[in-house]
This record gives sequence, C-alpha cells and structure tokens, in this order.
Amino acid sequence: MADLRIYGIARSRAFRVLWAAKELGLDYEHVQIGFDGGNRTPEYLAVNPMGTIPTIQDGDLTLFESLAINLYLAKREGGGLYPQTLRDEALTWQWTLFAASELDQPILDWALHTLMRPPEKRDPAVAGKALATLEPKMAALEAALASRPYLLGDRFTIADLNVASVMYRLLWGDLDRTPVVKAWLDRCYDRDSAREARKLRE
Ligand SMILES: N[C@@H](CCC(=O)N[C@@H](CS)C(=O)NCC(=O)O)C(=O)O
Repeated sequence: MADLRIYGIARSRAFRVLWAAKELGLDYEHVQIGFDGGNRTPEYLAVNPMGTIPTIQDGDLTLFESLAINLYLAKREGGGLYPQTLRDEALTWQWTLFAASELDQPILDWALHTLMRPPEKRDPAVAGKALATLEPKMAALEAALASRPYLLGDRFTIADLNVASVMYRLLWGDLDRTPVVKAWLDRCYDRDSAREARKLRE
C-alpha cells in the first residue's frame, strides 16, 4: 500500500492535489470521498473535522488545504517543481495565496452561475460581479506573465500548478482580454500530468 493517501474525488478541489501527485510521479492511494455524505462519516471527520476535501495522510502527517498540500508535496520531493531560492519561494507563496484568496471564490461564483447550476438556478448578476472582481486579478497575472513563460521564469513550478489548478473552470471562460494568461493556462494544461488528472474528472 502507498504511504501517501489522498482523500477526495477528482471532481472537487482534490483535483489540484491529484494533478500535483501526477506531476511529481507519486505513488498514492486515492480514497474516493465525495460530498454525498462520505465526507460526513465519523471515520472521515476523524481525519478532517471540517469534512472538507481534499485531505492527505502521509505517514503520521494529516494535512488539509489543497494548495498547502501541494507546496508540501513539491517540497518533500525536492527537484525542480519546488523553488530553490528564498526569493522564488516567497513568490511561490505569493502566487499560491493569491490563488486561494483572490481567485478561488470569484471563479467558483462565476462557474456556479454560468456552467454548474441548472439554468433556472443561475443568477447572471452574481456571475457578472464575479467577473468584475476577477478583472484586476487577471490583469495582474497578464502583467506578470508578459515577460516570462511561467510565473517564476522559464520553468513550470508548483506556483504555476497551484494557480492554474485553481483556474480550472476558466478553461471554459472567455479569456480573450488576457491572451497571455490564456496561452500560459493552455501550456500548463498541456502537460501530461494535467491531462491525466483531468481524465479523472471529465
Ligand atoms: N480551501 C479548501 C477548501 C476545501 C473545500 O471546501 N472543499 C469542498 C469541495 S471542492 C468541500 O469539501 N465541500 C464540502 C463541505 O464543505 O462540506 C481547499 O482548498 O482545500
């Protein structure tokens, strides 16, 4: 049995962790916890008292928060996915926290009210407000990527994976106003690891 256990179906934020695990070539056990009550059993609440997914167990370490899990796994593995300098590490934290605090909620709001809910339960005003909230954040990404192919420079790192994985739903969005972001997102999702992770949910 693999030492690393990933809890959470791929059609959830666990997708982010599954992508990272595949990028790193990790051996893992995938525990298919979903939102259908499986995340509210006493067994799972003992793993994560909030009942949210994803969570990982790695030896005696239990960890929740998808993007923190990815930082941990990338750093644990060493190699090129985790930054090698303090400067790049700081930028990785910046982009990761940016994804979690500035992008995640408005992207979800936009997706719920354009793609995910049945048409009669969508509110175009919520979708519009989410897009307006996203506009300056997307502009910041567009500016950052204007001079380099990836967030930290020439190489794909965990900073790219964390931000791109949070932006998954925007693959169905209109990114014409941020062509540099669109090209970068396409580059990230062109990776074998991303294709494999997407197959688990689509
Ligand atoms: N910030 C957390 C959010 C985790 C989260 O809310 N996951 C959702 C699924 S995508 C969930 O478990 N929802 C069920 C619930 O809250 O009971 C992360 O990135 O891991």
